[in-house]
Amino acid sequence: MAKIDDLSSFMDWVASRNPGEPEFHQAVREVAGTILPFIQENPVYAEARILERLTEPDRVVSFRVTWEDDAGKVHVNRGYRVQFSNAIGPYKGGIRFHPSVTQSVLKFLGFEQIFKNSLTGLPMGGGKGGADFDPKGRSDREIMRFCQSFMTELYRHVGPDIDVPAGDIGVGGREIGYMFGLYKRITNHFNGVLTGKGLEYGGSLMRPEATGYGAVYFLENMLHTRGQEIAGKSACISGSGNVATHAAEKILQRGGKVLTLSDSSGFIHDPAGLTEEKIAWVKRHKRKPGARLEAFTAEFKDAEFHRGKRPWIVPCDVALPCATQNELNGEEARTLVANGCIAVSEGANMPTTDEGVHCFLDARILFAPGKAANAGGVAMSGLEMSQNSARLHRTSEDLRQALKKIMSDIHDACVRHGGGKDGHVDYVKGANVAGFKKVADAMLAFGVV
Ligand code: NDP
Ligand code: 2IT
Repeated sequence: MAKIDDLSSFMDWVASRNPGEPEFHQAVREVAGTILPFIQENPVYAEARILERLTEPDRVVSFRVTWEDDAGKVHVNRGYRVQFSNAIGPYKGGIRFHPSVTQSVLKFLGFEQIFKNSLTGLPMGGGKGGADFDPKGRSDREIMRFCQSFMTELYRHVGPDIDVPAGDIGVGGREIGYMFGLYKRITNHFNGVLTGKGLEYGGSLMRPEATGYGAVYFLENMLHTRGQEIAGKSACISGSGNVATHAAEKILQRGGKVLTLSDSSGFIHDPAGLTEEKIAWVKRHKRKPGARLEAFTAEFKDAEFHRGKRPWIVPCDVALPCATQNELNGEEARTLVANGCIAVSEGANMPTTDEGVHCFLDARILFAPGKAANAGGVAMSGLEMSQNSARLHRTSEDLRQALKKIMSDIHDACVRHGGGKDGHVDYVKGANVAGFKKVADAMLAFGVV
């Protein structure tokens, strides 16, 4: 059994129990690095082995997903649901469809989700699911058949009081609709088993916008601690999906200038700054099967496309990585800092490598880890769940205010647990300790289970 007071032996223990899972090790190391000192100060958590218990998922379900493409060819993919912890509420977390999905990726995401969901203040446990299915270039019918086959197994593991999935990379409103349709057909239950649903059948206003907008609200809260505003600042954003486009929209609404967006083929640099029209074009374009961002430069001549590159080489005041894990490495972090970047708000989950995070922490810039900065999405999912249970709809303005309040409460919690005597806030520490404490205290209340 691990020696709890020592990060390296704790990580050896985690690595030996979870071989070949580098993303999971990375996420655990980041949490354990700040939680172990907290546990030393509060030995009750060490005695109950809370951190060891939290790094072991309640269960991992893995299953075959067989489906037929439009030409009648049969395909086999692997689906998963990682149910990590339901200490403070039903398992809750997105579903990702991407060829890079492995058990390691979903365990890192499920583990992060425990602390993120706790930070929202809403009663949600942590989980994540997905499949190594590549939706790129697939027709609408193929997507439907895949989603139906996936849910044909998943339905027996989920439920509004058990586990409530939502979207993530490769899963948006369309996929949630197909999965909900199949769930409803085979269970005969119309309930809040999924979030991110369409407005016609129980979805919540503001859910699509919530993650990107929330990451910008969090950025704004951080800037305020230094007497600064978003207005007049330049931003580099990566990704061009749900989170990135809504973050771009909100930066623009706040008077900032968005210089970049990216996808897996490269990034666009628009020195004049993206407009509402350009962002709307990206949203429409990226919905087409297999569409690449490169086409942007044919439409908007001032912009340049950098094939195979990432946006972090463009000088900016603030950066929002909103695509995927490990998309911002140590060298890129050093470049951002050297170019004068003062704040980073992670819209994606673990987009910054371990080395990159330490570069930002050492430079003492404002750095918000994903579990705090992108919690707006799952928070709005939590509000969708409560609207479903109460069978009512809240208005956009009401939900926008609720989202702002939740993001500002998360910011306050980070300051409370991560603020130093000199006024500098370590948001990594703050988010981990605040997220951990509530879950840990619930686990203590349950005894040894
Ligand atoms: P989308 O599928 O809408 O968009 C994903 C974007 O990231 C696309 O531009 C995609 O490019 C790019 N991308 C994906 N994988 C890679 C890769 N391996 N290398 C380079 N680019 C990549 O997903 P979301 O916007 O929903 O999710 C983005 C991030 O935000 C993820 O980390 C997700 O976990 C996180 N997140 C999402 C929430 C939500 O509510 N949706 C909530 C909280 C966090 P391409 O089109 O070329 O694949
Ligand atoms: O990473 C995330 O928080 C999400 N993909 C959203 C999860 C949710 O249940 O809304």
